[in-house]
Amino acid sequence: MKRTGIIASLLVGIGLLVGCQSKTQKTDAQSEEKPNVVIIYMDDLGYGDMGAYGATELKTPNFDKLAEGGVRFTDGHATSATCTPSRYGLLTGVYPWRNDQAKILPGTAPLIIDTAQVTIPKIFKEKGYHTGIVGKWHLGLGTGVVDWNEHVKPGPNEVGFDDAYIMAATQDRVPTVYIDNGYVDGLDKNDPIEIDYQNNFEGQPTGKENPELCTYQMWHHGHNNTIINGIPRIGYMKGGEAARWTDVDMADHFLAKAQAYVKAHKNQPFFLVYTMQQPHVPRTPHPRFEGTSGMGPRGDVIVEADWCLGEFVKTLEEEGVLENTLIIFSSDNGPVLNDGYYDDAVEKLGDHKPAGALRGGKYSLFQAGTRVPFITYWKGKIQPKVSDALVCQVDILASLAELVGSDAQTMDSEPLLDVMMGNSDEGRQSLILEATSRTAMRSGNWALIPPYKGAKINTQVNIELGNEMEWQLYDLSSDISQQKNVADENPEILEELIAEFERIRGKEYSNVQNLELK
Ligand code: NG6
Ligand code: CA
Repeated sequence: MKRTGIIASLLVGIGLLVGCQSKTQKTDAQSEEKPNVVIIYMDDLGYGDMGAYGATELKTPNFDKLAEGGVRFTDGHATSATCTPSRYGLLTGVYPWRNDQAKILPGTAPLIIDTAQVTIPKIFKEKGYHTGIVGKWHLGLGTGVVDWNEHVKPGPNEVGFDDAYIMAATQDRVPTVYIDNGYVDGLDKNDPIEIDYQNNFEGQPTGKENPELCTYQMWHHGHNNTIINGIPRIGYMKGGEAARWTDVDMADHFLAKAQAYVKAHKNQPFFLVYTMQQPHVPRTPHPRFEGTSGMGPRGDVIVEADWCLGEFVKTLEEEGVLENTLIIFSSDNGPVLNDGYYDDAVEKLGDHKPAGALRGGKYSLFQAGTRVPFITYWKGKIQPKVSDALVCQVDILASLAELVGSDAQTMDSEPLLDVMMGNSDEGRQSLILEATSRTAMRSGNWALIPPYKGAKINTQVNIELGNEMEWQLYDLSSDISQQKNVADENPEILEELIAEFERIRGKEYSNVQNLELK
């Protein structure tokens, strides 16, 4: 019996059955009381990168099935337009701009989550859940100097995950190895790993000096240090040959780990974070996905990720836990085409619009930086709908705390369980967004961007960053593409919004000294 009646669940809900059974003798009623939760987190998937959000050229049937069978949020946000800060905001429920370490990290960076801090997995653990993470981490490991040949800690295990099978940083950064609960998977101790982000190891080829060895993909900007699997990376690596990952197998590898996690823990409540690496660079589809999108590797890895999601959901179903599992699907930041390799992302794009109608992209303070696909799905529990409520990944912590009856709170996370379940459209009133250490604000349908010095466009990736020497104000209800700055026409609203922004953000936010110049 997978579902109990409404009365039984109400009884369970108010706790009458709590404590009647030991954890190992769990009843169906108790497993309903404690639904599993899975967060599926994409890397650089844009607002327009799936059918349900408007893509027509790119086929994503499994993403769409989730979106069309759950709540599809049209105004869901990451906290940041880059990865590390977004992941920090997601797991801790604290805005990343409050932590000056929450920036794109090298593979050698120390852990940036305080081990005493509240995190989503800790909340679940306290409620008797098993907790796991599979995939990209990118929140730092260790306390300063990491010896990759020993137990690498603190890391995910020390901030609440019972089980962690991760890559340390990104697919384009060394070390290019998987880490299994703090130990490099498959390491031969006679071939120790050495990592350096400043200096090369003597005699080792690099992308810069040996372009002829970049046989899988060539660097365009950055990414010209150690070459692994014919792909030049960020950072230098020596040793650990047997442990090095095979890029084209990464999607299958993480999928298998996520599936194994479900199979191993299906008989107890679990919380799993499955963070896929696609479509971040280097884009390395398994050969069976090569050419499937017609858009080159970027499209192909999205097709691959879509397949992975389908397989993963199938596993939940086959293991009999789909109807007792809340799935939250989102992305860590907006899209980018050329992010440092020659991979035809621009050349083969065709009419596809990775950001949909939004302006900007990854790294940008415009909406495409943080506004991303955001879906909640719970078969049989959540009724399909489209929600225009303003929600943010920083709210997942407090919302899931509500779900499991925890009173854990953080200063920034708003409890929006009703909204995430599709029972209310009352999202946040306002939201602070971050992009490469700059911040902006959403308040209702207004988007406010303070003045910032700096390039208007990052010409390497060809993305508008949102920098202007004046305040920008956009009315997204009539101008979702942020084409018309209406700050001058709305002096009173501007003043109110600036006051609201400064109340939350404090006064030290801009690199422009004279903020009177509006
Ligand atoms: C940038 C990298 C980019 C990507 C990004 C992190 C260069 C020139 N660019 O510094 O390729 O790795 O960092 O992406 O090195 S994120 O999604 O993890 O934030
Ligand atoms: Ca990312």
